[in-house]
Amino acid sequence: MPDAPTPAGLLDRLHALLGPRGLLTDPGDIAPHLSDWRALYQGRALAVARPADTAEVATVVKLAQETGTPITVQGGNTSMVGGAVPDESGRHLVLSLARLNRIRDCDPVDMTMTAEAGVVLKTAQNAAQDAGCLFPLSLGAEGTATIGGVLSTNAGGNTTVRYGNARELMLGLEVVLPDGQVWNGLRRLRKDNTGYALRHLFVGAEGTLGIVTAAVLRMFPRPRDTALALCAVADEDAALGLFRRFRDRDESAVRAFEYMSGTGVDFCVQHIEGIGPPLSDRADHYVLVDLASPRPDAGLRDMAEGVLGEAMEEGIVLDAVLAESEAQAQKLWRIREEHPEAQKREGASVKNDVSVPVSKVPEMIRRCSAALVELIPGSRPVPFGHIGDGNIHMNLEQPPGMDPAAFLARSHDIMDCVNAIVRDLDGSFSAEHGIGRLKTDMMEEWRGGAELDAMKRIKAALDPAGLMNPGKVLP
Ligand code: 2HG
Ligand code: ZN
Repeated sequence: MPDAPTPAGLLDRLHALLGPRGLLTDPGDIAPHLSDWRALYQGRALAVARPADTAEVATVVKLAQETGTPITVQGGNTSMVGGAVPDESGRHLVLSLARLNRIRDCDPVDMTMTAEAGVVLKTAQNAAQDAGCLFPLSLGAEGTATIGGVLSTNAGGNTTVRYGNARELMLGLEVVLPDGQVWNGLRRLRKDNTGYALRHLFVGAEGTLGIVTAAVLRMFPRPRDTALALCAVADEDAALGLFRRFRDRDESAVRAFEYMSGTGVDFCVQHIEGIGPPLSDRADHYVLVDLASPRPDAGLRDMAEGVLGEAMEEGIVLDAVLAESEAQAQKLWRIREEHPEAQKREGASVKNDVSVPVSKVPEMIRRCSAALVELIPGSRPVPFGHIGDGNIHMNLEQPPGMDPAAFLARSHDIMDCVNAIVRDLDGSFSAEHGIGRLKTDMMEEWRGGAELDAMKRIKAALDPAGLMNPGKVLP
């Protein structure tokens, strides 16, 4: 494709504004910003702007408006759905928020932290810990994903069951609007009913309505008692049954409750160094139970032993290991966290980030697994994830020996197959990874009518020229 013409003077003006650290134009320097880690998309761009603060972001946005330049916003570039890569036109300016990486304030009395968009999630977690508190959002990419990205996608992760999604962890936002105005909504109030809850509009909008530059985040008391168990369970119903037992005993203590299939655990054992079989016998179904309480005397280990003992007597739990130390707990968590990497090493796979009401998870896993194997004989379903909140990654691994490209050519059939069942069970085709580029063509079918119409009108009102992350979210 020939190079797209650069609007006259744009790069010179950006260079004058941002300096050499703030503007990347060398093809080698911009290459990492043009594709996603899954290599689903390979885009092109005029340059990568790296503003250092909110005022610079606003000036870049104004310049883009003036010259009609589309902007692709980027945080840690860990999207699963191509949400942060520019298209192939070469007309986009990538706007990276990596240099907005200050924690402006961390207050253990208000239990809030004000963090800029480019702060890495892990850094925010550590800052909360240093203040004697907890910032609970936790996900596999937390060492790279940024606050701006997790809010813009309303990320969920492992602790949604206890603390909610990113949206529930946010009290206020600072946003650069598409016309370059800065909206300072960094209020750290628990009660603030003053008209439309504008801040919620930008959470999950994936940068299509404006650019989140900073946020007030909620912190929580840090855990002082924890317990972690990895259990082999009889089947999907047993996994859900065990969740209910723990939830009924002490809902506030269930920090995460994750499901893994035997196939996924096998892949981890085969491909990931340092991971061995977690229990003496292989099982078809596992769960990871993570308990935490701010009360030092919560007795979570005893509670876990009690619940697991009863569940074993009833045949729900077949075997279990309770972590003896923090190091062992982390080792057991690794089996869950390495699922995406292990799947990647096993071959080509198609991800289905879906959710259903918690009560329907077992049926969803069973029906999808059967339908997928019928669709592609020899393929291997690898359902895993956040059973406690109803979000399962209903992924499919290619049949051994099949040409990966031939398998991936069936991606849409695979997604359609899962989505039809998920729809029948009142679920969603996109639980926590967002729409990005991958799922825009599903929006009409799933959200068409009044809902999508309202979304389009909001988009047109805030971004009439359509320059903010075009090609994402809306069809
Ligand atoms: C996780 O839960 C992530 O580990 C990734 O959401 C899921 O790889 C996936 O499908
Ligand atoms: Zn997940």
